[in-house]
Amino acid sequence: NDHRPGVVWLTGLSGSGKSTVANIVESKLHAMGVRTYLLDGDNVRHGLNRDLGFTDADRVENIRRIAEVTGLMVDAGLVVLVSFISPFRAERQLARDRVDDDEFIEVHVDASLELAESRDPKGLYAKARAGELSNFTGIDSPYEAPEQPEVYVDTGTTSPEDAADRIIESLRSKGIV
Ligand code: GGZ
Repeated sequence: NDHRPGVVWLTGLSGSGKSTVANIVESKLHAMGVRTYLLDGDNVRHGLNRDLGFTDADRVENIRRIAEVTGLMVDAGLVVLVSFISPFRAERQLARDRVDDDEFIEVHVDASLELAESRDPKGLYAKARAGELSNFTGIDSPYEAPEQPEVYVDTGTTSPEDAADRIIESLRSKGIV
């Protein structure tokens, strides 16, 4: 169960399935004896980044700090799973540049806005449509899709389990696990 450090950077709309896929990848890696850490809104936006909201500037700072923390965790030898909308190409590039070329796997967890909005697990899309939430990604805040992600999954046609297997395969092909 020896492994190298690496980053699985999941990007996509709210409701695209990032967390679901990230959690499955993490349990599969644990079963393989891989040491991981999952960074997501639950453990970052309520703590380290509790001072940040959802303006463009705050999202830039959110992802900048997350990229730095991810780099520190890679320095510590972990496989870091990172699950944020991370809507801007420039900040995802910053995260990529922080680690070695063969250590970074960008995963576009894609779903159409219609599908993500129909899932709406927290009712946030409904609030955004009602004008009760502003700067909502896909509605009145932009999402810049990756141009050359290492892994692309369409969660409208791919199960979370299959998406997770594709990511594990990519980690293997890079010699990380
Ligand atoms: C997008 C928002 C917003 C706005 C609150 N826009 O589906 P969720 O609930 O659990 O995940 C979303 C999460 C997005 O935070 P991130 O840190 O991933 O965003 S970014 O990378 O752009 O900084 C959603 C909830 O927070 N949420 N308000 N206005 N998502």
